[in-house]
Amino acid sequence: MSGDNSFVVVANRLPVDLTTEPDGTSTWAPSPGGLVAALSPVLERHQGCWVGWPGVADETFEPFRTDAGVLLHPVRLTAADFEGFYEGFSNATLWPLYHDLIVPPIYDREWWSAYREVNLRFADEVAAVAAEGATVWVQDYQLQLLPGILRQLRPDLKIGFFLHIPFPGPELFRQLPWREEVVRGLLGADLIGFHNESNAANFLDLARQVSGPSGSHIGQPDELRVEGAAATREIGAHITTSDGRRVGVGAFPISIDVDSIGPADPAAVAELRAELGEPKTVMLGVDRLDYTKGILQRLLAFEELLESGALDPEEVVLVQVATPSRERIEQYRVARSQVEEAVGRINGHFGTIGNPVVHYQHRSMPKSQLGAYYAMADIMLVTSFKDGMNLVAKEYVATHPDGSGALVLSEFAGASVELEQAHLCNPFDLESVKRAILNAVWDLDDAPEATRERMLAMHEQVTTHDVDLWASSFLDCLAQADSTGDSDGEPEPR
Ligand code: ADQ
Repeated sequence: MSGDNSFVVVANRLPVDLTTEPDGTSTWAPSPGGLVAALSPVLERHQGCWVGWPGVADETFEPFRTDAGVLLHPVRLTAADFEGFYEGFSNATLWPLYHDLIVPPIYDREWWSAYREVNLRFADEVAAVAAEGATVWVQDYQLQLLPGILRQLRPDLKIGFFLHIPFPGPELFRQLPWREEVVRGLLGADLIGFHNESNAANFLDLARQVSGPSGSHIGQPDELRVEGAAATREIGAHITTSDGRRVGVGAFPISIDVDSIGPADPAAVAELRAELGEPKTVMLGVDRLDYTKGILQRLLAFEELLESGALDPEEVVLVQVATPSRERIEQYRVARSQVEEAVGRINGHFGTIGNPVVHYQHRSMPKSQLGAYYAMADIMLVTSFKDGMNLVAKEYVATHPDGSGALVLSEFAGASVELEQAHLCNPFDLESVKRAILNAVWDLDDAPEATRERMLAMHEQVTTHDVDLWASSFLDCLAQADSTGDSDGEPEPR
């Protein structure tokens, strides 16, 4: 069973959405999101194949090519699969567990069955489209069993796995009732990539615990051996499994396609500021509406600064763009209503007719428009409680090549490792968020040159460490990795 694609990306979602035109015809449109933003340019260059769910339950679609030449191979999911695999196990079990229990994870045996079943189905599809010896790059937490299943179905494949969200400390991970199967699934890969060294170290610690005398806590796979540390952008460590395979582990910080986000049209930027009433300072938040992003905390910090008089509602506005996300999951509905209640309260208190102090938009928007929002913002607020990377922070920096603007950034976002010149804050501490916001405001006024230098340093970091470098670093390491030890030395696609 093999196809003719030598490079295959597998992700939960295909990078398209089905949209229905007013005349009733349907077309596929590119969909937004961190993963799509990151991978599209790489695949277009490889003319590769992307396997994923097309976003419509209970329907079967034929494979098709995008204008850029990427083959999209849809996987069918039923409405029940979507509930159990995606909304349930992926987003109400794994997502909160891997984001350090910001809300309690739900451990449900039926969701687990759905997760395993859907991973098996994805594996069958990949096995059918991948050519002999192909490179398969599996993306993210929804598909952690896939490397192990694929390894059994197709031992000839070179398999990489990248986790886009944090990997928790072993003591948290061990809560998961199906922890052995997940670890065994991941260890089917030749190379496992994380955003940064602390996530990779968490995984290596887990593997050490499995291999040590306390290995019985996690059951199989036992007898793992761990060598080395997780260095950035190279295979920092190896885990030797009980069957003698050497699995590479490394840190590969994801980044952005700088050209896709800018430069912004100055007329569009001027128009936006005019629509906002030409405030002295525009603050901006751009997030999926997710409880991990700390949107409410940022609003509360803003509210307290207005209440104390530290910020003047006649001089400052906060624009919050919140993309609808996972809206059928209870915790997301709660997060949305808390955010919207806070927006209403702040505007009721500090806004005047026609002049809200918080401009809230609950919708997605094209990248070009988002670029204009970033470019017009004086201060970007990224206050995630926990975030694998956070591409929004990097996109903001990229749209300020002249060093204008300022970035308030959570120290719990992976991006804080690279963007260390930001105004870092602890979103669990409202005073810390308030301090970071005020420091950004004061620095823009009183220390413009130092502020510019901070932004320019971050701009340099983002532009020289873009998504191409992320993908090529991972693929280079994957080409070198060979857990089976019987590579024929064929070059991998770049
Ligand atoms: P996300 O949690 O989705 O990604 P993030 O990294 O910020 O978070 O990416 C969001 C992307 O969506 C950005 O490219 C942004 O431009 C886009 N976006 C956000 N709001 C939008 C809107 N209203 N309209 C259009 N586009 C919008 C997950 C992890 C992150 C990790 C990425 C990539 O949670 O930590 O950085 O994957 O690995």
